[in-house]
Amino acid sequence: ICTSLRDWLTLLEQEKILKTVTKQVDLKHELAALGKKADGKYALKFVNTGGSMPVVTGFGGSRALLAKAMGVEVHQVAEHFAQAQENPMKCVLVDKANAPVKEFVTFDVDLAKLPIPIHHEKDSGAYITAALLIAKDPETGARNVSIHRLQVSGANRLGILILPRHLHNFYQKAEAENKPLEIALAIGVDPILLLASQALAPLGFDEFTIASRLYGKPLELVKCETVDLEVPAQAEIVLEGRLLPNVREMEGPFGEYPKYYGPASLKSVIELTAMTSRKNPIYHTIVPATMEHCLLGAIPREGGMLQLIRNTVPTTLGVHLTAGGTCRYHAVVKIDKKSEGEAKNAIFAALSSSHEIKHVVVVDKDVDIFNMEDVEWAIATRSQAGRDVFIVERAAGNKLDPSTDDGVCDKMGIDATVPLDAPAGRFERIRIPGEDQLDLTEYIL
Ligand code: FMN
Repeated sequence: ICTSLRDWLTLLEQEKILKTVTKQVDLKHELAALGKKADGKYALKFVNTGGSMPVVTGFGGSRALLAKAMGVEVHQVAEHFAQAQENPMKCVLVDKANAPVKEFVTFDVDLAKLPIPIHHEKDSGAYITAALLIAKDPETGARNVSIHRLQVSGANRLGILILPRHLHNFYQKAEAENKPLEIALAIGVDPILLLASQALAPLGFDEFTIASRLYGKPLELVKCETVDLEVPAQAEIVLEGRLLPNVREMEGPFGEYPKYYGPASLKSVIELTAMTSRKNPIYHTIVPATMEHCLLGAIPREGGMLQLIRNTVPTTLGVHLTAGGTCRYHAVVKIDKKSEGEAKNAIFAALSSSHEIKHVVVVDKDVDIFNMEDVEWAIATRSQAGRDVFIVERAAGNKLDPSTDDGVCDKMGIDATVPLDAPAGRFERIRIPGEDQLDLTEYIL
């Protein structure tokens, strides 16, 4: 298991998955366009962007890559993540002398010195898209880790989108006392840390402890220079700063994961106080709406959802947040149905796992939930809309879904499982004996 971005990139280079782009590439649109073209096939390293350091993108762009990073088979990723979340492991604090991210320290932050791309046509400007934001609960001191889009608003100023989750909770507490909330941003971290940051965990749960478990050894953290926080010692770059209380400035529009723009509006502001980095740092950007973006969120959510559904339907075998459903809105759940009604209960549980889930399909154990043709076949041949579809109107959804009423969203469940009392043979899948064992290439020229 790689515990730094560098180790991960070295591995991908050896396996010819990481390609180096030596041609000069413009940070405005060109880099994102190339990242999108390579999405799911290659990770790219741009060494000539006119900036002071290389830029990498797409190193977590497929389930196969993320499974490799986790050291498991593709079909095991959600289960493996869920197990790590159930068995968190403490992190370890290391001295600054042993932390590569402290090789360079400055208190004069100038974001213009970082190669921060402009991704989509109507984006308001350059955005940091792959930073882990680390903060602590002002009341309890509990740590939280999440990723947020960050608009470059000045040399040491960032606009931020904070959807109503844990960071939002901390920020509201600080703001109520008119105090800033200290934050740190770690850029250039390995896929495990990016995945861990996306866990569906309860408030107060430190996502870094999931990373330790996934590594199989404690994550190394190091103290910041200007804020009372700890950051991954192996990160490439760390920015330190404060979320300002009761300050709002324009942020957006920004091309988001549902493949629409998140609109411009007044948002919270970060003022940066320090930057530390490795000697020759590597900058990481996630091109929004690519598979790298979508899957980093999907796998931890699948893990969390699996745990929740199993609380009510213990025979749940797997879940898939589909790419067509933006890896957030559509869930396919596979159960080994033992009593009638379980599929509907699985739908309730899936819908409760995250406000983002909009449509849930439940299928039987013979259906390949990662093959959407198979899933559609199950819907086509095992469900009747009047009996098996239900709709709940006006629940909370995701504001980035443009079809919602400012986040108010309808939910739908489809039970595409075979009724347990169906006559024997009626739903038997046709099969040709021997088909699975045959290799066609042995028969044709
Ligand atoms: N969540 C936001 O609230 N605002 C964002 O701008 C945002 N951007 C994201 C960008 C990427 C590339 C990814 C992978 C996720 C992004 N998220 C964003 C989702 C959060 O990071 C994620 O839901 C996280 O688990 C929230 O953590 P929390 O529940 O501990 O607050």
